[in-house]
Amino acid sequence: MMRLFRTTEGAVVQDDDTYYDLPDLALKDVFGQCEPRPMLEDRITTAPRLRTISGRTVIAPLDLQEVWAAGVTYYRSRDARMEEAKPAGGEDFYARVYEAERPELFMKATPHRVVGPGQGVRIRKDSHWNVPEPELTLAINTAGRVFGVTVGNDMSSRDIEGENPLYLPQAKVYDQCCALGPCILLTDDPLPTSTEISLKIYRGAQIAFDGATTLSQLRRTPDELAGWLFRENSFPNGCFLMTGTGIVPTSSFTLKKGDRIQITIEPIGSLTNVVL
Ligand code: DO4
Ligand code: MG
Repeated sequence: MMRLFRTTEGAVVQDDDTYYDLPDLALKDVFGQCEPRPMLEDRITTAPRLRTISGRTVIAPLDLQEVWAAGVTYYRSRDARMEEAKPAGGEDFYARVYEAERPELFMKATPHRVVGPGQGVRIRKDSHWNVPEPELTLAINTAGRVFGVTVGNDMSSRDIEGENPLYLPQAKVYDQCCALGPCILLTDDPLPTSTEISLKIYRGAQIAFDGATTLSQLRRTPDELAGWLFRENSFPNGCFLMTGTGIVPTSSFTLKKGDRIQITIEPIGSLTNVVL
């Protein structure tokens, strides 16, 4: 398995158990390849080996990529959003987009709004009902091909979205609203549908939330979502596409400052962030 990390000292590629130091590799050049894997295989033949990556600070695996997101791709998200939008009369739109051929796609973050493993995510000061959304996130090259996957957290303000679906950009896009990492796992095929996505939220020594889903619950395929995103849209540096959440805590739950959010998708790894 090949994994691509970005660290404060540059890129590191893990090929099975060996790490290779590629300080001059820009991620935009990986996303610009028709076939990123052969390019990386070639680069590691002359790269110095590292015994471990543990001395490095791993950061979000992007440089110039936009992050987009798909929504209401799991029944659980449809249900939770219908409940939160009901008082404002907006629930019908969620039911319709879950069934529709055209998926919901929205712009989630530009690179400066994205944090990596161990960094802080934020909740908006003008919001009182917030959740993390643990999402399989696709790495897509400039040609629109999904070449890898990472773990993503689509932080969301449920009260703002619930008040009016037209407020979605404010519920979703703000400073430190998105976390990605710890690496891009290069994939030739989609992950098996049995792949588990788990979310644990620690509050002090307690677990405040613990839940899991599998990719079998995702209503759309990665290629289908990428195909819609690339319709009439070009990405000169490639992009990321979050595939939606299948885990939404019950309506009484909201994040608090200091909560530690841990999202795990094996075989990619775990993404942990603290709420600032
Ligand atoms: O419809 C609003 C956003 C949905 C979303 O982010 C999700 O389902 O993951
Ligand atoms: Mg989401």
